[in-house]
Amino acid sequence: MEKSVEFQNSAGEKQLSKEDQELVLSLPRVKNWDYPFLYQYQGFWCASEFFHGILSFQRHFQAKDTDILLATFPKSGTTWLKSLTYTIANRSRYTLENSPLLTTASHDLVPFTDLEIYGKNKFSTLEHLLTPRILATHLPYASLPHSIINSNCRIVYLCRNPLDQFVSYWHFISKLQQAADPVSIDEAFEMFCQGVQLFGPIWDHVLGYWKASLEKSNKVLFLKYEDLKEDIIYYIKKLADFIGCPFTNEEDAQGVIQEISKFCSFDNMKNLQVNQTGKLAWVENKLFFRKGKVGDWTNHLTPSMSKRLDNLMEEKFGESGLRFDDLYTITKDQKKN
Ligand code: PAP
Repeated sequence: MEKSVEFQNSAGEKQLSKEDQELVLSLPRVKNWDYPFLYQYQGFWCASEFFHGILSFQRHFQAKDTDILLATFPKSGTTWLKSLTYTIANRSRYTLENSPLLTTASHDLVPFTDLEIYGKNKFSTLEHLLTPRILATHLPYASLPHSIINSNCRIVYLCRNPLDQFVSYWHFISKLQQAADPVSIDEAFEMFCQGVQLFGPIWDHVLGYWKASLEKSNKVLFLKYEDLKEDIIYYIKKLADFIGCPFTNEEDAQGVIQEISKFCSFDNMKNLQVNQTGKLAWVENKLFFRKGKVGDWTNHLTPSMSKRLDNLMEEKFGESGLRFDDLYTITKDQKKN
C-alpha cells in the first residue's frame, strides 16, 4: 500500500502535488477503523483525502477582521453551532419564516473552509459568502492559518463530553461505511483511548482552544455542548455578543432569542424536509441528526470503559483548569450509586 495511496481530494480528484505526496508519505501513519490510514500531521491524525484542502487552506487563506470561524472536534455539535451562528448573524436579512436553513443544510450554508472550499477548489464560494463570513473547520488551534491567528477575526469553539463525542462518531462512521460487518465499539474505543481519531487526539484539540480562550478571551469563545443543552437562551445571547451581533432589549422582549433557540433545536432541524431527505456531496443530511442528547454514552459504554476514559481525561485535563466535573455529571452520579 505504501506507494499506492491515492491522494484524492474529497471530490475524488487526484490533486496533491508530488512534493506534498512525499510530505504525506513521510508522516507516521496507522491503520484505523474510520479511514484506511490516518497520518500524523502537526500532531493530529488526518486522512489522505483531506491533505489537499488542509495544506491549501493553511498556505493561502486570508482572513478578514469580520470573519467568524466555527471550530469543533467532529461530532461535538458542529451542525447545531452552524445553524445558531448563521441564524443569529443573518437575522436582519432573513426572518425565520424565510431562513435559508429551511431549504439548505447548515453544512452547505457554512461550509468547511479547508475540506470543502479549499479541498474542492471552490474559491468563488469565499467571495459569495455573506458578511460576516461564517467559516468552519475541524483543525486544531495550532494548525490554523496564520492569518486567522493574526487578524481580528473571531473563533467560536464548541466541545463535547468525549464519551458522547466518541459514541456519536462511532455511530456516524458505522452508518457512513454501511459495512456488513461494522467495527466493534470496543475496537474503536481502544484506538480512541490511544488518541487515534480523525483530527485527534481529542484532548489535544480541546486543550489547544481552551488555552487560546484563556489567553485571548476576545478572540476565542469556548463553549460546551452540555452547557448549551442546559441553558440555550444564555448561550445564544453570549454567542451573539461575542460575534458582534448583540440582541437589542426590544428583540429580547419580543422573544426573538427563544424563537431562534426553537428554530435551531434538534427536533425542529431534524424534521425539516431538507434534513430528512437532502444530501451533501458525500453524505445524507439525516446522518447529522441522531439523538442529540447528553449522556447517550451510558447506553453504549461499559462502566470499565467509562472509568478508563474518565481517568484518561483526568490525566490529560487535570492541570488545565478545564473542569470536567461539569461534563461528567452522569459519571459522577453513577459513581455515587
Ligand atoms: P460534524 O462535526 O461531523 O459536522 P456534528 O454536528 O458535530 O457533526 O455531530 C452530530 C451530533 O450533533 C449528533 O449527536 P448524536 O450522535 O449524539 O445524536 C447530532 O444528533 C447532534 N446534533 C445535530 N443537530 C443538533 C441540534 N440542533 N441540537 C443538538 N444536537 C444536535
